[in-house]
Amino acid sequence: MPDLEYPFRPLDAERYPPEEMQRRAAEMYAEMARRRSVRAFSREPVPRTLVEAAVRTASTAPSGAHQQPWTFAVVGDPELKRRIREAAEAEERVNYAGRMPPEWIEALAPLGTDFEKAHITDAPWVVVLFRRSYGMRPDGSRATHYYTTESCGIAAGFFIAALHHMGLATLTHTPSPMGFLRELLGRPENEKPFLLLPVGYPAADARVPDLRRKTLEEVSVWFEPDSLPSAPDR
Ligand code: IYR
Repeated sequence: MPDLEYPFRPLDAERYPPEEMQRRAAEMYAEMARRRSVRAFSREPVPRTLVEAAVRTASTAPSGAHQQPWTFAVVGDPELKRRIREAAEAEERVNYAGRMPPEWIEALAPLGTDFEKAHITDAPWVVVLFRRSYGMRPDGSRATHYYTTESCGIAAGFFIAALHHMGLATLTHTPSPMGFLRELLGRPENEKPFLLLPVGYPAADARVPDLRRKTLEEVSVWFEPDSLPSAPDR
């Protein structure tokens, strides 16, 4: 065996009785089903420790070769938020004025989005998730990173779930193109902006589209053990 950077240890896993598993599964579903993307935020401050907890949770996500190829840039400075909003709106103005093809504009119409991005200055925190497309070794050489997009997508999911679980709202905003975020936040060349997530309480008068989610049947196909073809004779 080669020398391992991490020695192996016994897995510390919970095993619940079947009824408790069903109950936990149903509870989690009910909680997650209440989550909605929020576009109208309260300006009420949110303690930094809550966002820290969400970043810690996000960073437990599985990642390619356990390289954790993400940086969470957490912005609470009002002037920096203002500059991010200004730059995001400049891009979105172009998007809505025709850079997005008509089919895309149509797909967004039910959500009521437009170029105005008040959430960036209203929400007390704006988190920019950067994807580290490669790593930097201490000697300055590049380390290849694997499945960085998948890894960041999973970490973003954990982050969103953690915020929802503690009673905070967020929005997955992808200003496009979003290279300006790297410049404004002074991040290195290997960090690619992946998602922008305002974090805060929903505005008291926040409204959300009354959308319907696809059913289990619409989103899954099942190949159960007794429907599998029998093994060929040998
Ligand atoms: N980036 C634009 C457009 C947009 C695109 C999708 I896909 C959305 O689900 C919502 C918006 C914007 O942020 O407005």
